[in-house]
Amino acid sequence: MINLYHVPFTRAFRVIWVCEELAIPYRLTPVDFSPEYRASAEWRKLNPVGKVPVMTDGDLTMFESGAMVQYVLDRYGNGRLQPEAGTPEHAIYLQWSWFAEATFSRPIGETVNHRRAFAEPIQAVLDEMIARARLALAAVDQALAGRPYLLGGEFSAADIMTGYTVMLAERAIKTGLPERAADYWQRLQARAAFKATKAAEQAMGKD
Ligand SMILES: N[C@@H](CCC(=O)N[C@@H](CS)C(=O)NCC(=O)O)C(=O)O
Repeated sequence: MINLYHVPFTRAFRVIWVCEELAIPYRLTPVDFSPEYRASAEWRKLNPVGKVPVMTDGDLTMFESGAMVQYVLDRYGNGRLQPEAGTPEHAIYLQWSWFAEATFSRPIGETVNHRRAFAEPIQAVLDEMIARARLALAAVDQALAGRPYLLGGEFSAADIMTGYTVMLAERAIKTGLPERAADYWQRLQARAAFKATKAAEQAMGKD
C-alpha cells in the first residue's frame, strides 16, 4: 500500500489528493518536521535533502511530490487524470505539472526558507520572490481564460499540482488571487476528493 510520510499543509497534499481522486487506498505517517529530525541520518536516508514528503509503495521509496503524483497515475490510474503519453495534450499536461513546482512554487517556498534562515530577512529579496510568484500566478490566470481547468474542460492531475501551489500563493501573496485563478481555486476546493484530502490531514495523529 502507498504510505506517505506527511506533515499537514505540505506537499504530500498533492499525492493524497490524487489517491482520493482515483479512490486508491493509502496510509499517512506523521513526520517530525523539526530541522533537527529532518537533518538526522534516519530521515536523510529517505529524503537526502531533509525535506518532506517521502512516499513508499512496497520496496519503492521516493522523494519529490510531482514524481509521486506521476507514479501513482502511471501505476494505478488506468489512463485517468492525464492525457495519453506522447500526445501534444500530454505535453501540455506535463508543462503545467512541472511549472507548478519548478517555477510557481519555487519563489514561494524560498520566502519561507529565507525568513527561517535569517533573523533579519531582507525585504528586497522577499519582494523579488513574491514578484516572481505573482508572474507565475498571472500565467495560470491567463491560461484559465474561457476554460474551467488548465487543459480545458476536463480536470487533470495538472490541476492537482497547480492547485496546491495556488493554495500556497493565496497565503504568500497578500493582495489576493486574480479573478479567474480565484474562481478556479473555488472550483478545486468544491471537489469531493479535495474535501476528503483536507479531512484526511485533519484526522492525522488522531487515531
Ligand atoms: N520539490 C520538492 C519540495 C519539497 C519541499 O520543499 N518540502 C517542504 C515542505 S512542503 C519542506 O520540506 N521544507 C523544509 C525545508 O525546505 O527545509 C517536492 O515537491 O517534494
